[in-house]
Amino acid sequence: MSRTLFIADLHLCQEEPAITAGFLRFLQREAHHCDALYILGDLFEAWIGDDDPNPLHQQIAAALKALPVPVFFIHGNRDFLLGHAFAAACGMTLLPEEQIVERYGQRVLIMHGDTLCTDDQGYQRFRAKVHQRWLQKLFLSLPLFIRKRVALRMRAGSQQSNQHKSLSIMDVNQAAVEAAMTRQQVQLLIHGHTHRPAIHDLKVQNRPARRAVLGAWHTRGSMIQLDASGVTLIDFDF
Ligand code: LP5
Ligand code: MN
Repeated sequence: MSRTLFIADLHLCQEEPAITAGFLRFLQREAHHCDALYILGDLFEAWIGDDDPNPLHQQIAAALKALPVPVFFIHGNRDFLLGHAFAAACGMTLLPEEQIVERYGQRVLIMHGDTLCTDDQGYQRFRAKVHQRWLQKLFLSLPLFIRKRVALRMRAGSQQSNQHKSLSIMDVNQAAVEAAMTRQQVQLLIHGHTHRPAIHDLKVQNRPARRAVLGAWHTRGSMIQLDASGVTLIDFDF
């Protein structure tokens, strides 16, 4: 089937078995019938190291490894520590935070989307800090139980911080969107992170362009299908 699928923001965790079951069904029903699957970040609720013996991770790795199609992964703001070891266990290819995909005559820019939220200066400062390699190495050298506590504190801090932010601050900045699409010379962008599924029409370099946003998986699945006709945003029962 000449189509490529994109998903993001499943936030898989042991506390949400229904979403895990939905993802495994998606792999069987949809991902088996496409040319490639791109996972655009926040596949997991939080990632504290490839050495985490969480059985959910092994289950997901086995299911992805068994997929007879190429799988690509871009890090999200929850699973940016997902490493080469786990990616190999999944048979996934790790991609940089911005990637061009050229398929079916379409040139598409893909990313998680958090880097487009430039109005959220608190987050961009936080992101710069936790993306420092030395800090990540220090964190990954800590015992697992300490890493779990730090992650819980970060999650709690984030949830508390988000309560005092306006919704607009936590969405993409239009100028940042246009700058990224101009820099990459694309008229099509696919991203996640904002949990605001939609396909937006805009102008980039005075030409029609589209920004396709994936939905988070809570009670239904969300995927974007790319084919020769362009992009389609699909939500579905999982
Ligand atoms: O994630 P979400 O949806 O709540 O909000 C995001 C932004 N928040 C984050 C933080 C993550 O949730 C934390 C995940 C932890 C993952 C594993 C630990 C890895 C540790 C690595 C160490 C090197 O991404 C949120 C945005 C929102 O999206 C919308 O875009 O607004 O950004 C923030 O909330 C940033 C805040 O402004 C500041 C973050 C507070 C963190 C508290 C620090 C406590 C540290 C404790 C250390 C002992
Ligand atoms: Mn995210």
